[in-house]
Amino acid sequence: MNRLVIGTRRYSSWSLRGWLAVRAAGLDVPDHVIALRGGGQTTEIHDVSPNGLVPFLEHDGAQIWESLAICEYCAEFAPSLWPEERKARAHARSIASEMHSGFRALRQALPMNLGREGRALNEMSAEVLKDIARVDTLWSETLERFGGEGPYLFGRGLGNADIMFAPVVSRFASYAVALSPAAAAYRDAVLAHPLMQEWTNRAAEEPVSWHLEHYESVA
Ligand SMILES: N[C@@H](CCC(=O)N[C@@H](CS)C(=O)NCC(=O)O)C(=O)O
Repeated sequence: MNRLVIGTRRYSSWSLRGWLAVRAAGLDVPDHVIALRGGGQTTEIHDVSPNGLVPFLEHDGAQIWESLAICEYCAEFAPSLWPEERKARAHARSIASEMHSGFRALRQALPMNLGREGRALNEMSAEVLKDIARVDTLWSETLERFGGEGPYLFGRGLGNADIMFAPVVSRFASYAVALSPAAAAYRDAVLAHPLMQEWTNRAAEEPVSWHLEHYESVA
């Protein structure tokens, strides 16, 4: 069976990464959406996914979980998801891994919510501000060194590094986070990408009954 199991589009940041990679690679895989209950309580996911989490990809006999592994798998079909040049590719893999394993304070305080339109948090902790500053620096330095004419981190095409940061782009917009000019231009370019637009539009079609108070009430 071919399918990409994902969670509620409005909230599921890791699902967005897996979906972007699958779609950017052009894999012909239907989506299977499970409404998240939050806090690891979505038992339907445990029935289908080896680690009990989404995204989970089944493709041509292969089973792949963990968003970064899905990005790697997709790059086997679309090598341009990683930069061609060795040093750029090493940099792209480093920042994608840093995103996958880090920025916990940012991820917890600013949960992805595609229904939240540019409303700042009442306050942000020092840890969150540190994460935001690190992302801004990381994007700005990468764009400066490898971005060329841009608009993405490694040039003209949306790649796996961009895909790993795409939910952070969304968060920065939703929570009106102030960014440097270079990082702000990058945020806007990713938000305007047709795949990001498609995901956002489909999120808006989800039933209101899928909304979770836990995320909607973030002040
Ligand atoms: N490290 C995993 C994280 C995946 C993850 O935490 N997914 C969340 C949704 S964004 C999940 O499945 N939560 C289960 C639940 O809410 O019940 C990855 O990179 O794919």
